[in-house]
Amino acid sequence: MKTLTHIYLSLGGNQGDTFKNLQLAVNLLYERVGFINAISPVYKTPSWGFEGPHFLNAVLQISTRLTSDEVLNTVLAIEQELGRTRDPDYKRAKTYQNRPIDIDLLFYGNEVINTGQLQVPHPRLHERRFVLLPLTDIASGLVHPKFRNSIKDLLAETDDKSECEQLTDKLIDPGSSYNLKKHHFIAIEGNIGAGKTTLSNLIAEEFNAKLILERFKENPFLPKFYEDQSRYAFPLEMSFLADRYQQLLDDIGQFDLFKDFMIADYDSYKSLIFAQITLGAEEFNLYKKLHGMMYRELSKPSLYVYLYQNTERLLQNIKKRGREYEQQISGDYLGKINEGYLQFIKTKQQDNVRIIDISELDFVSSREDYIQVIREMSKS
Ligand code: PH2
Ligand code: MG
Ligand code: MG
Repeated sequence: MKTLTHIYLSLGGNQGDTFKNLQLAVNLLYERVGFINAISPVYKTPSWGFEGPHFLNAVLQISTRLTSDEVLNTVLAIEQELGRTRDPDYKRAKTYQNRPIDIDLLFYGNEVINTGQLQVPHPRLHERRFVLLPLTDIASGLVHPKFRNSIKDLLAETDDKSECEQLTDKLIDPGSSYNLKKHHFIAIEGNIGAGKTTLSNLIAEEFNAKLILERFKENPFLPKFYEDQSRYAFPLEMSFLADRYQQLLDDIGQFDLFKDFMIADYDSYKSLIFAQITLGAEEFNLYKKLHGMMYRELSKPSLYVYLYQNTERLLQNIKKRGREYEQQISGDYLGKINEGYLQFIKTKQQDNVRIIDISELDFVSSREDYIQVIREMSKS
């Protein structure tokens, strides 16, 4: 997965219900480009470079996984959806036009980009008070990668003296409606290959959570187990139990003051669900006793999420991630694990469990699908 890049976008418009258009643009950018770190106040600004009604302008900082070209294309599509039409003679006429919404990419990380269709940093931002003023509100110390000046210096030095007025009405970050932060500890569960780790990573980054990932790679019994199940099931399940217990005790105990909550890509009950399938009856009874003793000591997640994925797509995902020892996992085995989870979930207190059907979603490549999952998790 591509890493996050901080970008700055300038929003403006001078036609129709401009404030509403700005808010709709913010909503669509959140859904398609990335999560919002800062929104400036909105300014009422005189039209710059041409005669026309006054504008409303604002600036956003967003974290995105899109490339700069993808950002550009997404932004153009959003402008169009919000009613922007471009006069075909516009480039030739070389004059600005009234518009319901304009979204410009100001900065993409600290990259300098000069392609036919995209220039970053925006080549005229330093000449525009309607950009520098809101940008100073959220990024006064940001250094322009070409001029090497900070934004607040660019504002102090700009020739544009137009009178801009700050509005009291604020734009709203749609992400603020998803209240995962009210939880102390969230566990993401699901079958092998459901995407638990990926989802946990995405959420940890967006919601500033401490990430707890299962250290499965270090389990020496796992490859052996897939070769000879009956021989290695017990030591495998025992070592998982010991590792998970140790890790959860350590990680949950050391709460990171700079994080808002914790998210784990497993729950400590996982061991029992797998053991029930892989162990014989006597071994399982012994195992259950040990598990019970350890389980009591651990703090429980306040939200337990089960990602339901169909067997066919689980098999596809397992194939795609290509861990050699996982390749002989059968659909039959995955079916049993899913059944084991559902049986377990039935015994849990239902108000802190969410079963999310992701069989029609792709939260890795579609941010809109990812937000759908977040929405389900936030339902109270
Ligand atoms: N955008 C322009 C041209 N002039 N003037 C104001 N006040 N605000 C704008 O967003 C704006 C402008 C070209 O994109
Ligand atoms: Mg513009
Ligand atoms: Mg533009």
